[in-house]
Amino acid sequence: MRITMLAGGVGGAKFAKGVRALLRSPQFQRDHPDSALTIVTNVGDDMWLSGLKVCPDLDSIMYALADVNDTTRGWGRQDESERVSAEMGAYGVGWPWFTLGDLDLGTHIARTGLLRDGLTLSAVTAQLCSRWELGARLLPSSDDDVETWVELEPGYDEPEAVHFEEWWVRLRARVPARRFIQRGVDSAQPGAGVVEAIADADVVILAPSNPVVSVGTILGYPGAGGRAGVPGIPGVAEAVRETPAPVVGVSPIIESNPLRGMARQCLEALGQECSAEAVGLAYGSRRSGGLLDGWLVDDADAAALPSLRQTGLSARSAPLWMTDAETSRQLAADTLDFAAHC
Ligand code: FO1
Repeated sequence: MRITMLAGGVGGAKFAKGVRALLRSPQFQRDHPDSALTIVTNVGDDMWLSGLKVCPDLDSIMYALADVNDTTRGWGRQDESERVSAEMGAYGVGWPWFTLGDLDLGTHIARTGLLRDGLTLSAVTAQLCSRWELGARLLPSSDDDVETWVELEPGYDEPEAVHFEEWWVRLRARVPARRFIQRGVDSAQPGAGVVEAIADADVVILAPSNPVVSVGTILGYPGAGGRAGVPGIPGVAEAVRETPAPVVGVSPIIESNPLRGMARQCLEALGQECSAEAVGLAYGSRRSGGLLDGWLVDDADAAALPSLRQTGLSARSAPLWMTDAETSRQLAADTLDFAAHC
């Protein structure tokens, strides 16, 4: 079974570990020999910092699947140190509020060197990942630089716009976002292998990642009430709409609370509601030109199932909280079972 998942960083990484655990289970290997997992990953958080290309979502998923991630912070490497970043700070370079650990810097230095040698981001990602047995293939959603920037509401003594990571980490989204801008998106192409991975899949899954700045920056997400949406990487949403595979999404929101991060502030910037139902409706049913065949919500949001179904979506509820390896694997199993019955 060829599974293609579209994901951002932290939420996507946990779900990806659950899917991988399922693929590695004896029963699944008997029923579906030669299965493979491909993860199309958001590049909107990426930035050039002190001359280095930093890719937070690709690294979160790579480190998590390699089991070398810092599970307490949710990003970066375990057993980390910060000697180099202290030196960089002493020279007044970089972002003092954005911690680049020594091991993590090894990744950015390796990546930047390979990019300067002329490799594409997808080729670089494949080489970095080949160090470990990840059990999945990581594909950047684009090989082009497409950075998410945040236009800030005026009146907070802040710049007119900041890189997403500055809004997320330095400002902690305390300054309202007026809109998100995907710099470079108009001339961006899908990353190498992305369209094929979606077209040739047996199942396509939208991971429980931030619907605006992780999934939306890949597939697009509409604005409401006159607010701007995000366009996504040209060509990727079309591939999802056209794939013969069932397309199912897992809600990143339970009872109007985002599982992680700041989906609420992101949705507010687009004039959109923060609920499992609203996100499922915004992604839309493929029957009416949207992205999904099925939308999986938490049992706590089961009341939304009838209205979701009215729009042509298959909808089901299941426990979405991934508290450990077993619940993540179970959610992956529930998601694939749902996809088989969409
Ligand atoms: N998140 C933080 O809250 N503080 C940091 O200092 C920080 C540093 C950092 C360095 C590299 C990297 O790949 C990620 C880092 N993150 C940090 C996490 C990052 O903001 C998130 O992983 C995503 O960008 C949001 O989904």
